Amino acid sequence: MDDWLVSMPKVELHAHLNGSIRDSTLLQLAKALGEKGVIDFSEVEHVILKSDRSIVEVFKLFDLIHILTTDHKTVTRITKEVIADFASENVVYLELRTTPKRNDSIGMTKRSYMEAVVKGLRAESSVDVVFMSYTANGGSFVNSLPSNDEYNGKTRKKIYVRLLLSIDRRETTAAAMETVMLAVEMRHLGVVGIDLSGNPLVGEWATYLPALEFARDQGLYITFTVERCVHVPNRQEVQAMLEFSPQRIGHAIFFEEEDWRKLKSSKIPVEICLTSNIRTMSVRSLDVHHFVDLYNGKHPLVLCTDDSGVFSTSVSNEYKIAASSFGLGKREMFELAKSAVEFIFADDAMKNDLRKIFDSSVKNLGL
Ligand code: 6MZ
Repeated sequence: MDDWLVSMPKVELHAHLNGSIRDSTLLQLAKALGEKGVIDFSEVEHVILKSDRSIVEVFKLFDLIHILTTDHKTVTRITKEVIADFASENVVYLELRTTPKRNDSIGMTKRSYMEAVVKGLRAESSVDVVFMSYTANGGSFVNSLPSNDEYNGKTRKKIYVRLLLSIDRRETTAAAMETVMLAVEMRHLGVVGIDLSGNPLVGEWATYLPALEFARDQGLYITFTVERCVHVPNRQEVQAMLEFSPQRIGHAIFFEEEDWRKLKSSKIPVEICLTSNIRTMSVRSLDVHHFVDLYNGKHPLVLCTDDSGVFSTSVSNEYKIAASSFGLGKREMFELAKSAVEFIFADDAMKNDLRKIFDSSVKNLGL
């Protein structure tokens, strides 16, 4: 089953760049900063290698990861590695999200952070990474890299990548607005949408609303994490988020029956991250996970990793968990993976290409 799941084409729509870093890279970066005396490596090593974390600890880990990764060279490196990792398990279309960061001490602006990400997309030569570029004459979008099928004598895997810029719940209205403006300006580099994420214990919906409305007016796609904690089941925010009617919703963890009814009638696709929900204890156990209810009700769903590095998972592994926990067979998993094509933030031409990739894999998958 493991090999079969890896060979199945997959679509990943909820992956945070800094949560998807390899442990080995994090440890290497931590060691280097330890040697420079910036951090105490012995303390940090234990934090990186710990496997079960509460949601509070997860966000502490993100603060540490950001100390390790927020310089241009490292941002480029981790982007390159993350793309290669998703491509290696046959993710054929990836929407990668990241929070543009400012770091005055090294001259990093949100824009230069994003330029470092784009450099990472261009840097991976073992994989055919296809993202967008704008042609000055026709005004249409085309793939920016020529397709080259060979690398070191082997067929290169091809992955379509689009970018979502995240607003962190810690940010001010002005900072959120800056991110949306950057997204508008970077459309020609494959930026297609905006995400709102970050520690659900922090921040107010009213702070981000102007930026989200502006993003919507500009024609950007929008997704956000609706993930209330047991400690702060902020009913009003959940209602306001559903009312906003984004194109997709991440996690969808809330408590009131009325909110579920609203979600189900809205048909807004949900990005489900099983391992993340269990590891952060946002959902008690898989047998009570809302996947079952939504899947049985044929609600649009996509299985995603959230943070494959932080939670030591992969897209294939998320399907494996769905198979073993919810009894999905190969045909059902294939249909679930293929259905995600309908929820991507792209036009029909892109969707058609992806449908063809799925259809042409049926025979090899023995379906
Ligand atoms: C909410 C999350 C998240 O943007 O620096 N992030 N926000 N819930 C989650 N599930 C547990 N996982 C990741 O990637 C890391 C950032 O993504 C958001 C947090 O803001 C985190 O700091 P980037 O590339």
